[in-house]
Amino acid sequence: MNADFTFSIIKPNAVRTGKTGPILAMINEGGFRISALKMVQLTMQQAEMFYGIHKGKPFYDDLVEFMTSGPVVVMILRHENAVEEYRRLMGSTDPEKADQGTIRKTFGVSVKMNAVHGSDSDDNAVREAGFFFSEIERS
Ligand code: 3AN
Repeated sequence: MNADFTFSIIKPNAVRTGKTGPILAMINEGGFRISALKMVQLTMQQAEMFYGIHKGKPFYDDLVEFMTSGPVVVMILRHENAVEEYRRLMGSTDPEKADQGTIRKTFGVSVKMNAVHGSDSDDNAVREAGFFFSEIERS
């Protein structure tokens, strides 16, 4: 059975440019329940740990620098088959290739500044949610 939650980040440039509210509205309209949410400023070490899977890739250093460039909003989103459904709502990694009506098409400005992160598997949803939220913060 697929997990009923996924983990998402609203990335620094989207937070900085006032897109947090509009993105949360799209998430609500998409039928997701936001069951945990907070704003945090990542340290370099935390960003490196979170994106450890991409270490060694050409965009890794730039990605870590970007993700620490300002506060991010992290959240746990609940929905049936949440990982897949949320990836559909986010759209393609490259905003230019994303479908109309998706979060990345609407608010993304480049592959790096693509507005939101969403877990790519149930295992990563568990890992990522656990990285940011303690047991008592989840509901
Ligand atoms: P997704 O977030 O759609 O699962 P991944 O896991 O391939 O995409 O990439 C993780 C993050 O790394 C992306 N959200 C994006 O910000 C960044 N990224 C991926 N590929 C590139 C690239 N070629 N150039 C710059 N940043 C990239």
